[in-house]
Amino acid sequence: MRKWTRREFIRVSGTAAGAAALAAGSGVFAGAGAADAKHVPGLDPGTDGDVVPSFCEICFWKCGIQVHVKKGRATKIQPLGSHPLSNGMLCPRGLGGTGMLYDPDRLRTPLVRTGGRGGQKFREATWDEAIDRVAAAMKKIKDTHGAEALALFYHGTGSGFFKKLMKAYGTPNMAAPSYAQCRGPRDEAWVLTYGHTVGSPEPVDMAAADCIVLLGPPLGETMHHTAVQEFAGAVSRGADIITVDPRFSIAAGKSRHWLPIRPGTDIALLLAWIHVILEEGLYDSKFIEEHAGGLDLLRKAVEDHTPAWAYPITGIRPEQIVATARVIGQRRPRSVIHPGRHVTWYGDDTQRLRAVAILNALLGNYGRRGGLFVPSKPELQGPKWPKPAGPPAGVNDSFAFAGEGVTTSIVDATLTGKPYDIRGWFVYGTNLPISFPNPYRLEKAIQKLDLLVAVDTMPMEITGWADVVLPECTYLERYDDLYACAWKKPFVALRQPVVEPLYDSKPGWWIARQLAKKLGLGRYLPVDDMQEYLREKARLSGLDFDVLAKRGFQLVPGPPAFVEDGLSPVFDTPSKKIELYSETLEAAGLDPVPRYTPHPQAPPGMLRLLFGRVPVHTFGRTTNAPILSEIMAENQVWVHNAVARKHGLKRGQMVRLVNQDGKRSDPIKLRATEAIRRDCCYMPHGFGHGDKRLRRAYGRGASDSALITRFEVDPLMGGTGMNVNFVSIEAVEA
Ligand SMILES: Nc1nc2c(c(=O)[nH]1)N[C@H]1C(S)=C(S)[C@@H](COP(=O)(O)OP(=O)(O)OC[C@H]3O[C@@H](n4cnc5c(=O)[nH]c(N)nc54)[C@H](O)[C@@H]3O)O[C@H]1N2
Ligand SMILES: Nc1nc2c(c(=O)[nH]1)N[C@H]1C(S)=C(S)[C@@H](COP(=O)(O)OP(=O)(O)OC[C@H]3O[C@@H](n4cnc5c(=O)[nH]c(N)nc54)[C@H](O)[C@@H]3O)O[C@H]1N2
Ligand code: SF4
Ligand SMILES: [Mo]
Repeated sequence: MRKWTRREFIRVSGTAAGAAALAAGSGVFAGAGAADAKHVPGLDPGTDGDVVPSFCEICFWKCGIQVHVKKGRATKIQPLGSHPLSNGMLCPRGLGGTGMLYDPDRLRTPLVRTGGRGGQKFREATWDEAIDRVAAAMKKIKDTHGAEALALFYHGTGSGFFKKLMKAYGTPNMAAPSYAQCRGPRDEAWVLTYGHTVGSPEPVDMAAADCIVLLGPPLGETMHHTAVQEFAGAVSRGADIITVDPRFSIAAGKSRHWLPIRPGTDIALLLAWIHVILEEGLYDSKFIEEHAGGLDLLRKAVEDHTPAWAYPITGIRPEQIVATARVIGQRRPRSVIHPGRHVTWYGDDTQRLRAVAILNALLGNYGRRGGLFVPSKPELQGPKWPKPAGPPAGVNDSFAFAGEGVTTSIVDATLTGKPYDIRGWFVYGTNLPISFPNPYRLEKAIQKLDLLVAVDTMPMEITGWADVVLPECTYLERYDDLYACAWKKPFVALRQPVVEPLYDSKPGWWIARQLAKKLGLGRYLPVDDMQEYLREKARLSGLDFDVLAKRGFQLVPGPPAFVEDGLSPVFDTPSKKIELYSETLEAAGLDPVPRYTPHPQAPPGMLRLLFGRVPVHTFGRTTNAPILSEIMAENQVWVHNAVARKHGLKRGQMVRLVNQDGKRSDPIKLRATEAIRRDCCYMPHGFGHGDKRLRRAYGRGASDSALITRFEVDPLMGGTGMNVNFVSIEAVEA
């Protein structure tokens, strides 16, 4: 087996390189496999072992991979040459996937809690015992409190079978932090404006854009692979990049315009841009006339929102607002405001994203090259299984515009017993204590439960709280259901085992199946041979399993994604048009056009706490992984030089952050820098792990989650704005 040396890895990942990382053709994604792009996927002549195609699960871009296997051991991961989402390259996390597979700290067997809840004390159990225990506790909850008293928290490709299990069991309460703590507001803003969600992968044609506006998404630090490739391409083509971020991110370093906005004021900037674009006639009047409604009402709503009005709010000079508005308008239709992904910032996030949707609509970039294309998802046909009866209403029904389950509503119901008492949590592939706002409140809810089950690959924080831990094998050791991807060209991809599951870990589909059988619900999940199921599903969907197994994916014919190729836009809103003015929101007593409302700014002596990503890690899920943890073992907190000086703090020294409610972080290294505003600080998320079984990551760096005790709830869909906490900084004595 050939091992990566640390130097090689850093060269490939470009992590240390910061701004250099995005230079086109080098750095972040110029993986060792780039040259293999020419090879037929899955058939790499350069090795004497087997090569198995599959797709990555280290983040949710799901790049195509080919994994080299020698004597039953995965030796390296390379990009799957022509896969639409890897395009011949992978990011450092994807390349480092074998580190997660062979992490000696992995969960090895089912575990049953022995000490108090949260005490991280367990004994090993057999699968028989573990499944028996979980099924018995699930039965008891259903018999005593009703099926809806059990909730599923989930994230990731493998969750599909657990959702089926919950449907069969009869609970409607299923939620993912990737909705109410991440992309939910953006998807609902799109539904309100265009009649459909943004979806993942984000359909932004950066490959052909002449102007790209980033409100936040620091592409290069947030690493969704082909998005970053396309962005780098746009940079090297000389496209106008406008980055709006309180922090000088990698993307800001590649931008023609960096607008260091006062945090929490983006709506004011967006309204001022809309004002200028309407005033100067820079919008696509033909497109708007044909496809949108409410222009006059929009015009009226923004008439006072001049750049001069926005200046004292945002801190962005009027002439800069006008200049950037002109660039945005003049480059249309190849001009696009990126919808972003992690948009739960201040609680008015759906309205901010409505403003983003409206501005995009004015540019006439819908379905256009260099704008927002309109992908279609391949429709898969499964074998006909019996359908369970529909479950009752979910706990998040109080949010009129929530299209998915809201995690916080489940926690609220657990704590308050309203609208009904939730007694059990089934947690698949999500690490609630670090992804949830106010982890202290979460702990209180957990302590009330009759049952907490965690299905995970690693001894992450959530498993430390569980009654029963079920060890899933990693994405390299299992089949998952087929992945139908809506992209420029739609395709279907296969996840397949590359090596046998290590230890006593099992695939998620198998775990769900055993539980279904034990619960007497086996008929709803009748899969004992996953390959056979996938073969049948592929056949019924007009695909060929053998081709999928050999090539990793199959392109599927679909309607055109671009107007230039024959797409004719259709909008599934009540008016069947793009809704610049939303009567639906008006009828619900909400702002029909987004309105700026001020948010509290940092009190004297404190800084707003902002957080985000680093290229080599996905949240906290990779921070214990061999290789990746060596590249970056701990995080640092960015603070402006002047602020550091004022507090008598020096670059590189250890500090603690203390939030407005007196919560203290673990020690973290100070990164004093010019690259951030003076009213905020910034730290990468995913560090400061608290479970001792994570031997590499335990206690390394500090956790942002520990400081997020406050959050603002989005009244439309229940998203939790988490950028509303303030911290002061104390030196840690050496
Ligand atoms: N404080 C704070 N909170 C946040 C964020 C933040 O930046 N800061 N970000 C928000 C965002 S954008 C999101 S999307 C959410 C994400 O929040 P989560 O959904 O919780 O995502 P992760 O933190 O990656 O946790 C993934 C868990 O799944 C496990 N896992 C990994 N692979 C597998 C697998 O194959 N099978 C199983 N069963 N388990 C697996 C990991 O070990 C880990 O425990 O968090 C949100 N919450
Ligand atoms: N390497 C890596 N890549 C990832 C992930 C990962 O864990 N690691 N996670 C994936 C996931 S699930 C998601 S959701 C995305 C992350 O989603 P993104 O949408 O890329 O968001 P963040 O990483 O949270 O970055 C937020 C940025 O917004 C800035 N910001 C903070 N407050 C404000 C404000 O008020 N206004 C403006 N204009 N900017 C502000 C911050 O300084 C930061 O640069 O990344 C994805 N890609
Ligand atoms: S962007 Fe990186 S981590 Fe995400 S799927 Fe692709 S290779 Fe994996
Ligand atoms: Mo996310």
